[in-house]
Amino acid sequence: MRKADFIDRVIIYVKGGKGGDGSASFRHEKYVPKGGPDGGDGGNGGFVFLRANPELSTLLTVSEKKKYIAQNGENGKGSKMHGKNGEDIIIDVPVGTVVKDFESGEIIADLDKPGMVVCVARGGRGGRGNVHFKSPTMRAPKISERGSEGEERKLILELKLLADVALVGYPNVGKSSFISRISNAKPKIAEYPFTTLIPNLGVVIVNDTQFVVADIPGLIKGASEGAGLGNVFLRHVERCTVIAHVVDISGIEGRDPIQDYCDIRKELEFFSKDLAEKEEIIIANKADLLSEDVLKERVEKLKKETGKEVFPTSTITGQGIKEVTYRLYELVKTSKKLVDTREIINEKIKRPKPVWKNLPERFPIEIKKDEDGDYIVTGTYVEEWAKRLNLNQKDGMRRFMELLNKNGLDEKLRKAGVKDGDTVWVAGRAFEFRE
Ligand SMILES: Nc1nc2c(ncn2[C@@H]2O[C@H](COP(=O)(O)OP(=O)(O)OP(=O)(O)O)[C@@H](O)[C@H]2O)c(=O)[nH]1
Ligand SMILES: [Mg+2]
Repeated sequence: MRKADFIDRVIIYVKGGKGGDGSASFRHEKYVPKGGPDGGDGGNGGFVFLRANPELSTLLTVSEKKKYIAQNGENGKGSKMHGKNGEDIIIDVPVGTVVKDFESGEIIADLDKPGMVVCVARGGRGGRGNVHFKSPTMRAPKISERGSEGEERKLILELKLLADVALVGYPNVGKSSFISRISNAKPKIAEYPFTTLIPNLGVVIVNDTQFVVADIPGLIKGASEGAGLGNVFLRHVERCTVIAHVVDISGIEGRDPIQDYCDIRKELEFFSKDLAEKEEIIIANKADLLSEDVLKERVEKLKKETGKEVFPTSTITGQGIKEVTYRLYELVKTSKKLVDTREIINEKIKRPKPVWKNLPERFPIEIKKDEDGDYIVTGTYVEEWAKRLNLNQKDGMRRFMELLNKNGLDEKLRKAGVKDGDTVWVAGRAFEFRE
């Protein structure tokens, strides 16, 4: 049994893989001197998904890494060979994770059902190989597209308050003392009622299974009518799998544990039928204040009257703490197993379409002059086309130049005063202007 910090907010960076580049290869056959184009397409980049996995209770495992970058698609190859798609990344998060965009704060998804999957970064599409560029005027096209970049973004993952075990019970019975014994939670503990005003959460790890325990304060008889802190915190109990009733078995403050259990149970029933049907155990706390015989007798009576499992404990001496924690772990584990996680994990994930933008053939071009007297050609689509086409390929460069001229490059340069021999920069490459 270990204690762990409750990780309920994590910032991660996600990026889809880049699409592979198309290939510009040509068929090589014996006795066929000039084979046709046979360059295959690049594979798509991998995607990044988030999946609500009911086995997890906190964002601890997600927080172990800051960056999640999916694999790139492979480049296309000769013989029309398609490059392999990049592998996806599936990040498992606990049910109840809310996903926000870091920049805008906008909520992207609320993974509140087991098995829910959301794509947070698409991979880029692979570029087409030269087989697609064959035309009557271009029989041997030395051209192929580059794959597009995957999406990238920073995400905030926030876990809604979701406990596996809810500690309920009258004020001053030792709920906060109990949670601070079994977890790193550090609630205020004092000898007066209503010390705790908001639920405290603690994380416990038993046999590598993490579960969250919540200390639900202020629940007393009449809570449904607003007594104590009312039942405002009961919605936090709705998602838990086990309810642990803490009672003061010593009766030192004049409390009757059986009556207390019945009162609280009634309040749960008032709140919802679902709550009343949850698994329950009773923690008979402050056992240190009783002699062994009296304790035994009272525990037996409590068991008989309620029909529940009763665990005598003392948060002062530590008696019984381990036993009850293991029992809680077993109950949480069993109920988690009822949801078939394997089924969720084996479920095939639907991929949306990879990132791909059809670039227009008509686009604006701007010319600027720098301090050296060189001309610089800019424009959003100028950059994008330069990225899409492989300018190291003969026909790739030709197509690029054709596009620029179609959109009035020559004219615009002349208007800007270009002269023979001047340097013109396009997409990071220098050209000499010739009349
Ligand atoms: N003798 C004895 N005293 C205990 C034990 N557990 C808690 N106490 C004492 O009981 C008092 C109340 O404990 P808390 O843990 O604050 O009780 P709580 O249920 O969280 O109370 P509220 O927050 O007011 O609802 C404190 O003075 C504790 O020191 C125990 O096992 N034995
Ligand atoms: Mg408390």
